[in-house]
This record gives sequence, C-alpha cells and structure tokens, in this order.
Amino acid sequence: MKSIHIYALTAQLLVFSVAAQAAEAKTSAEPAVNSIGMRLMRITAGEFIMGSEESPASLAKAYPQLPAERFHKLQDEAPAHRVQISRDFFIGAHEVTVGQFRKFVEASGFVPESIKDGTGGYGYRKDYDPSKTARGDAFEGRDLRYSWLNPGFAQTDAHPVVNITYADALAFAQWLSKLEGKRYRLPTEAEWEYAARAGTRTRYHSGDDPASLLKVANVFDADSAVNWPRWKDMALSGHDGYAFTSPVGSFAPNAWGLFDMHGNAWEWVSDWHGDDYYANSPPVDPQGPIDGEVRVRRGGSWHTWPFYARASYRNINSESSRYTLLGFRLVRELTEADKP
Ligand SMILES: [Ca+2]
Ligand SMILES: [Ca+2]
Repeated sequence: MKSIHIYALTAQLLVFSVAAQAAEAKTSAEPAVNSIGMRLMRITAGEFIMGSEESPASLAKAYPQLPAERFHKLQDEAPAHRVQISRDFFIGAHEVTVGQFRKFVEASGFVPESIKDGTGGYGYRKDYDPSKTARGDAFEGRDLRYSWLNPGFAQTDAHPVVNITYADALAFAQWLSKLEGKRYRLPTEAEWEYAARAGTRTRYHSGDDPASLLKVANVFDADSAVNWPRWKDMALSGHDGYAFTSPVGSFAPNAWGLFDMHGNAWEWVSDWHGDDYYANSPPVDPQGPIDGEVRVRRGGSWHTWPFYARASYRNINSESSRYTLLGFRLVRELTEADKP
C-alpha cells in the first residue's frame, strides 16, 4: 500500500515538474541585450487562440460607457482560431524608445517621413480645442512643429518614440539588421498577439477586468482625462500616474517578460488588415493578406480607452500615418548561434 502511494506521489511530482518546465520554456528569464541597449525576450514556438468571439452582450456589460452598437462592429476579431507559431523569436521587451530612435537617426542620417514629406506630425497643445476644428481630432496636426522629436508633451529618451510611420519603423529595423548582421523586423500580427497574451485567453494579459490595467498599462485614465474632459466618462477609473506617455517598463510585465503590450504607444505590426482574414488565414505562421489598403496597429495607447486596449483588438492606419500615439517594437529572428 505504501509503495503504491509513493509511486502516485512521484508521478504527481513528475507531472508538476513537466508542467512547470513547459511554462518556463516560453521565455528565458533574462533578456538578451543588443548593441543599442535594446532588451529582447526569447519567445518559444507554440500555439494559441487568436482573436475573440466575445458576445456583444458580454462586452456591453464590461464597458457600459460605450454605446451598445459598438460591440456589433468587431467582426474582424472573429472567428477565434488556433494559430501555430512554428519558430522561436526574440521580441523587444519594450517599445522602441526615443533614445534608440535618436541613435538610428544620428548614425544613419535618416529623415523620418513626417519631416521629409513636409507635412509634419501631430501633437498635444494645451489651448487647442478639438471641438473648434473640422476634423474634431484630439491632437493638432499635421503640423511641422510636431515629429518624433516633439509630440507636444515632454518625453525623455526612455519614453516610446511616437509620430512614427510604417516606413520609418521599417527603416529602423533595416538599419539595426545591417548594424548587427541579424534580421530585425516588425512582428507579424499573430506573433504580436501570441506575445501579448503570454498564454492567457482573457481580454488583457492581466485578466478580463478593465480595472486590472491600472497595474500593467498606461491608458486613458483619470490623469489623461483632465486634458480631455469631454471624454472623461470613457477613462479608466483611477490613476495610472501618467497623463501622456510613460517611460517604457513603468508597469508590470506580462508572464513572458514583455512590458506595455497594452497601452503607452500603439504598435505597428507588419500585416495588412483584412476584415475577414481570420476566417481564411493559414493556421501556421499567418503573415496577413498579401495586399491591402491599411496596416494593423495593436495594443492601444496612453490615450486609448480600455475597450480598445484589449489583446484581440485590431486597429488600422494607412502606412503614411504618423500620430502622437503610434510607435512600434521589433522582433529579431533567431540566428544559427541562437538555435539550441
Ligand atoms: Ca495614463
Ligand atoms: Ca504598447
């Protein structure tokens, strides 16, 4: 009897230890640090459920501030479908920072698109009133006074760079690839969501409750609402401490060591957007439609209402968009030296 009991206990411990190893294997505990000080986490290949099929009624209950019809316009998040990421990859633990982008511009002489095309970027100005403009936009622009160097509020080199176009992000990745002899690129939309979820199925990696964002994300909260009182009802209740962008890594990371996957800056991914793409996408390493009109951005921002910061939410921009809320993070592909 005793020996059977011991056997059962041993088997149980074995199961536990295999499970623990599998969870740990998703990411190395320590980030790799590259030649410009960018911290990268290794993400292990695996499977996940991409997208969401949450019912409009369930969403309406969680986000009572929004009009109910809003929840019937999320068809591009469905169907929720199994996706396999077939290869390990590294991804930035943080959004690309102002300091990192500055190194790129200084070393390469690159002129970002908002400056090159002579139309400028967007920015915050205290006495700018959206209701007095034709577009009703929350920010002033385009205007040459605004660019990655100036979104109208103070940023240090540790803040996420914004006012970045798709081409700007690609140029940064190309420069860094050449500098290191390794391939850097934007994440695919599937890689981004896989990394953001870090094994979770909930609205946020912090759970389903929008209030859980306070610990993990810089979003449109009571601090931001002071500057846009007309949208104060949409703000996350409580104070996350930042009315504008926050230094990257100011909040708790997800289970795979990634910071600001919700909030701070929206992040470009490489995919074109397709409204019905999830119904037809390949199950292994989907790359997005082969062409399209607009690219996808993910994760929400410091000016984004909690509903739009969900892990499954897909937002779009034309490639030449540059905005006070829009930045990026990079993936680095594995080299021979990285392979186990
Ligand atoms: Ca905030
Ligand atoms: Ca972000």
